[in-house]
Amino acid sequence: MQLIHAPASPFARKVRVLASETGLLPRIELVDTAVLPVTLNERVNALNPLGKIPVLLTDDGEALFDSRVICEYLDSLHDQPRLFPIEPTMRWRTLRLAALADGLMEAALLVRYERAVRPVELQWNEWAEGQLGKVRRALLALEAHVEELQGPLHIAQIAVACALGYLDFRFAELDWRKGLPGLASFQASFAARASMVESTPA
Ligand code: 99T
Repeated sequence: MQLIHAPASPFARKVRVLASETGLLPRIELVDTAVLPVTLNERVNALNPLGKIPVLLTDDGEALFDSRVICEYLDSLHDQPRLFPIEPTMRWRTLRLAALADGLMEAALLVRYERAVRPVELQWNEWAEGQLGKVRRALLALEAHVEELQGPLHIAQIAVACALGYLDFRFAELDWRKGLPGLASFQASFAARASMVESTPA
């Protein structure tokens, strides 16, 4: 399999962490590819009309996206306990938490594009602040549900850890740990896992 990814992408990092945790990483060739909303990447566009990474090329020649679908696909390929829970109560709570983490990443990424890609004279601060409001509310909600991040490994733990890692990488000035001791403690221990250390964005 091939994973079209970029080291900075928290979405791709989720896939790498899940692959590492489930022993699938040796079966995946990492293909480093830069994408931005304003530069055409014909290879990525041909595989994913949305022009976004990650994309997984399976051994059957399928191009799978987005990160949620790729993670669930990889979770079907190993024999260890499922990282997408099957028991209904656990499943929907976990997927909701993972969606919250993904939404946090998406809002943060929009701010990143607004500030780093959009020409200065076109930047709209109120809009970026609106996105950062989503990030802050998501952080508060994660802190309130931090007990759901304990216990056996599941996809929401991975998604939350990658979202927080993205804030550390691109938004250090946010100081997200302030006032969020539960989340800070979760991240301190989760970020020490080999799967996280080997996928740290540089
Ligand atoms: O938006 C674009 O045109 C290109 N952006 C991407 O491909 C980003 C890279 S993260 N990926 C996504 O937005 C994927 C979102 C999708 N829902 C998923 O896979 O879950 C780049 C981060 C950075 O450089 O700071």
